[in-house]
Amino acid sequence: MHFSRFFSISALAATAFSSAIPKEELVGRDSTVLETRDAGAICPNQNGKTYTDSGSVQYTVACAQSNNGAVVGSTGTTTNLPACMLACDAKSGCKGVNFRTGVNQCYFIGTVGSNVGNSTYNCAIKNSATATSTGACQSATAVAVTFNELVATNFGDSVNLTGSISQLGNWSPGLGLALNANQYTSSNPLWSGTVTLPPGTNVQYKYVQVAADGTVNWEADPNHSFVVPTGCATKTTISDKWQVLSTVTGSSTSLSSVVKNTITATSTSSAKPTSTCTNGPTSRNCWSGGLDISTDFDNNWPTTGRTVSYTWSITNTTLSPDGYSRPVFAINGQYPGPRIEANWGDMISVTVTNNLADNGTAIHWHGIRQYHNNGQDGVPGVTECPLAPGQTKTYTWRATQYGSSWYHSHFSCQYGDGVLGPIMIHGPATANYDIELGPLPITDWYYQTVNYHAALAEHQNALPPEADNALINGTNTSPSGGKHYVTTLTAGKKHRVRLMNTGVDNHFVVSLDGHSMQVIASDFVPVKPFAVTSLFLGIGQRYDVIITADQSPGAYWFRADVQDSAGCGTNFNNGNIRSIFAYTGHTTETPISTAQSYTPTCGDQTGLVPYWNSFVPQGQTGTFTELTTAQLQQTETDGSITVYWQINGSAMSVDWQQPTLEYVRTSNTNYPKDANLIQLPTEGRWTYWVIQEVAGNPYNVAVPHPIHLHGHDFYVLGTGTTTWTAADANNLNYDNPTRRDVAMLPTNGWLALAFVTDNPGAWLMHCHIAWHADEGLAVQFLESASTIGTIAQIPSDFQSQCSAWDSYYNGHPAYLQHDSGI
Ligand SMILES: [Cu+2]
Repeated sequence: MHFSRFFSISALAATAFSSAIPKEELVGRDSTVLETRDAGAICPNQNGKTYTDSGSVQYTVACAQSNNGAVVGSTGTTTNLPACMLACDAKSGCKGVNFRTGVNQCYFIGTVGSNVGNSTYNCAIKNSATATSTGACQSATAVAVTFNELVATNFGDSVNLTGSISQLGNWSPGLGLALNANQYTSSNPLWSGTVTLPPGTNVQYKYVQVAADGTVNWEADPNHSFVVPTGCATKTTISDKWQVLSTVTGSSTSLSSVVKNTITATSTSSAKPTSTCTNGPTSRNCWSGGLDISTDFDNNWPTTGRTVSYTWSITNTTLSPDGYSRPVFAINGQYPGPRIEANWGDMISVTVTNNLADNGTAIHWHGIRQYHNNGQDGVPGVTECPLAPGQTKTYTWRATQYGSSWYHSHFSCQYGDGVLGPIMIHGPATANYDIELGPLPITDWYYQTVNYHAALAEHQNALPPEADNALINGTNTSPSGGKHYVTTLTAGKKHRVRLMNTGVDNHFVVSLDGHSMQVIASDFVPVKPFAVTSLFLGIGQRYDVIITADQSPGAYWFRADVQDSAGCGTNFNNGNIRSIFAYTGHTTETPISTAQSYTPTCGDQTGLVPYWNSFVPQGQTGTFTELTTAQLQQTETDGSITVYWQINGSAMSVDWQQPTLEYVRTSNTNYPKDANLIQLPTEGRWTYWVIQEVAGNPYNVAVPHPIHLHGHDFYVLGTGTTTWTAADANNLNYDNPTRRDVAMLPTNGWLALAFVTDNPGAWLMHCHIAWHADEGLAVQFLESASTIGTIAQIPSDFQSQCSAWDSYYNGHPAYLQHDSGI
């Protein structure tokens, strides 16, 4: 009895992705992944659901534990499951299969209804409505052709496939198939993409390298050619190496000068171009390996097998980013520090040597989830001892999310002196764009060192220090000179820009004269695209935007206005914090453009709807834990004052020599009060928080605070500008609320947040105004302390790093901790 063609097949296969949460995939026999769920969740939830795979084969999930008990044996590996299912085809009386997760055993189902189960089996049964008995295999109607191309590329480049048929774009590099960097390593730079073609199609094709600026390089002649096989095969693979132009002595040949003529397709096919999903300028929602913008990145991410490595040296140097020279703590001599650039799922490895003369350091990867990897979060006194001068350590983490962020020192307010830089993780996006322009970090800038200003902020009964200037991508003009950073736009093209506020105290509204911006991500969270003409950027926040060059070609001001009139930062150079966006051919012009109008604000951008739909379980009134924050100005016995920002009456101060993970490591639970530690012992629980600003002592210092959480995104259920009452819990948004990792606490108001305990570790939540973090506005959540040693292992260099720090700090350090330490 054969059902070869219509036999509906499924299997539960261990996921190919690296998530530590076991996943199951319901896989069609053509390898189409039809359903991905947490282990055990396909049954019973999907019971009775009927699927049709890309070969039009139907099958139905049946969760009845029915089986005739005939174990046909182990399939060995999950990739053999289709073979196991085929065995059912050949087995008389077999009406379906059970597959037992974990042991890879396949059971034939004879009579539905007889329960053999001593375990939970999931099974698929042939859909009788479509099952037909046939003899030998029938010819495939579509063949999935996978093109593998070996070619070394630069970051930001992509590789397209184009060719002689409509499915391959009829020689148009823009319409061709976009390939993914698949298993990309320097020794094996494999680009890959799949397109479905009718059997017998005769194809000529070439690969095209697309540079970050949109220019294209064609592969040299001759064309490749290929005939899609006929018969039963439903997929095939082609492997090519990039054809290099032969060198002509005495002249160089421009790759981009090769122009292809349109060649009439030799296929009579009218099939759709592709049913695969690969990332490209017109398919930014796609990624690779079955993952795309719809993927639940809390649980799924690629395992690329690739590690992106950096080696940094932090030194004392002098730089003049706006023309004014000042001491800077620079990474590899640069400000901003080197960009971290990787693909979704890559491992990132950064080896840091602290060559600073008199300062410890610790690098935090802002917004990075550090899933089961708390020890790499880089918070001194919490997840590590600071890295002493002369010491080297390597941070290692996986990019489980994609988008834009930054890294910075978390050693007191040190990042204000230069220890920071951008992070960009390539992945799918919620809208298409042509050109990647990369990060555009924006920060306030001070001519004295940040420690000088921190001391003023901490001991002066006055307004916080006023910034001298602000920098856009590390530069701006000032009375001392400097220059405007210039971004080049290509007329008619869509450009992705990654905006981020890497500041110390100033909050900005950014805008580009004459142009709107399409927002596609807030922090590391893709959002449903929407257009704005200005954006509020709180400290630590990021927005990925797409700017279409649709205005008359010229030069336009990009403005970052400090929101002093709204009460969140002051800057001597406000009004002149600008860079230039210039169309090609206009990059030397000084803009004369007019600013966008907007209402000054210190409040978050609204309308941020996560693309990946989330539903937060509704907390009942009373389940919110209130964290009140207020300023305390304490008069010391010598008459000096110390300013604290407290949470529930306590300003955080960590002990650099005794980080929280050292307590965990030694099972010491005697946490000091000013560790501001909140125990969350149980995993998998939703937790609900209201942060409330209340009057200070002796003054009511009412300012907004950008609240940042480590190790998680939080969900912003609501904000208010008065005092939280229980009734406010009834007016919160639990249905796909804004999700991000920095949100503004309104002046004198409240911020209602939720997050789920799904990441054991010690995670900071703090105000990202550096002065306020210095002065104690922070708590740390100690999540699932009992599993930290196993699930989130303490790094092997943890103790040696502490020993080195102890001997440094117990010697004669130039500076002692004078603040919270974070
Ligand atoms: Cu604050």
